[in-house]
Amino acid sequence: MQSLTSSCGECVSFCMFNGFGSATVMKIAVIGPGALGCLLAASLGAANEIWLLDRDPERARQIGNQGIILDENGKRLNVRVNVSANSSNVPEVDLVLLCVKSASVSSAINAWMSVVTKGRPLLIALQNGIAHLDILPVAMPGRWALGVTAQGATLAGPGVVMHRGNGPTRIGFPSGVTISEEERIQLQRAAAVLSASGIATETTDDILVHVWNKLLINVGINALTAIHDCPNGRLLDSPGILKTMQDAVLEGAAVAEALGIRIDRNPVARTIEVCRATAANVSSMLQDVRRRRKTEIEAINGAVVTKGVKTGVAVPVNEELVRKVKGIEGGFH
Ligand code: KPL
Repeated sequence: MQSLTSSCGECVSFCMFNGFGSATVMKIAVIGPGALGCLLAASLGAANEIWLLDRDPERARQIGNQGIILDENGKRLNVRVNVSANSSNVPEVDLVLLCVKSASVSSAINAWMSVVTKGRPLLIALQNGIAHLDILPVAMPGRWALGVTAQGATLAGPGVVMHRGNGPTRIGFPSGVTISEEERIQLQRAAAVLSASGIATETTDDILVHVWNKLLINVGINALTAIHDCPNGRLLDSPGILKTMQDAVLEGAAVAEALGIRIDRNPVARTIEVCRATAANVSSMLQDVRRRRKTEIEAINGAVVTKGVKTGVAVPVNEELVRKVKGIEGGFH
């Protein structure tokens, strides 16, 4: 168990219940020290043994020395967790939370292969978009589940995370695979330990629906904020941008329908609602652009284009958004 210390140095210790009637300490590997990885590692670290895995040895050393600094609306907590760049240091774990970007899913699983297989822990993949749905069956030898979260977090520096939104997290196995009783219990334990750590999580039999609902929100918001260099809420100020948002989301909804996925009945209204609720947010894609890093355009609007081509659904607005964001990325070199 790690110690959780407030910025004034006062030490707080927690005993968390796992939802099954007893307090347990889980060994949890969190792969990827981005905003979500640091938020989950810090939240879970108060009552569990956490291994934050980072392939960059220098950054791993820095986060290991300073701890994770979690800013909860101005209140700063410093959470010490184990940080490692080397899989041979990591013990057998009960749960793996895969928090890398979707373009790194395959290489991260390869790099941490012994961690994700030793003792057959449940791996939960928490990526934006849908590109990882096609990558995981090839890259991951054991059972995996998917997670969708509405937690809002921004990375302010290595291991420094600003927690700015607290929405539900859902985890579940994709439909069409046979799940053993033991795997079902592993999933329930994961939901219980996350919830006990302040990340309200429920299990679902419909995880693909949640993945697509979230995808459509990102389809409508992320690329447009990157193109117009504005926080989410500003997209609603321009009728022209609003129309593009609506058309992009409706194209994605038509693709979902062609694939037989029962998404929300009014995805455009939902996207506008999220835009309002996160008005001051700088979207993850705009954060990437501002840091001159490759964005997740391929996993979001690009994936809608790929599936549109496969299903014969026209997706010209998403094609245009992909072209524009790739144009921005092209200027990084
Ligand atoms: O998920 C998001 C993101 O930025 O990736 C939204 C919902 C758009 C919030 O910023």
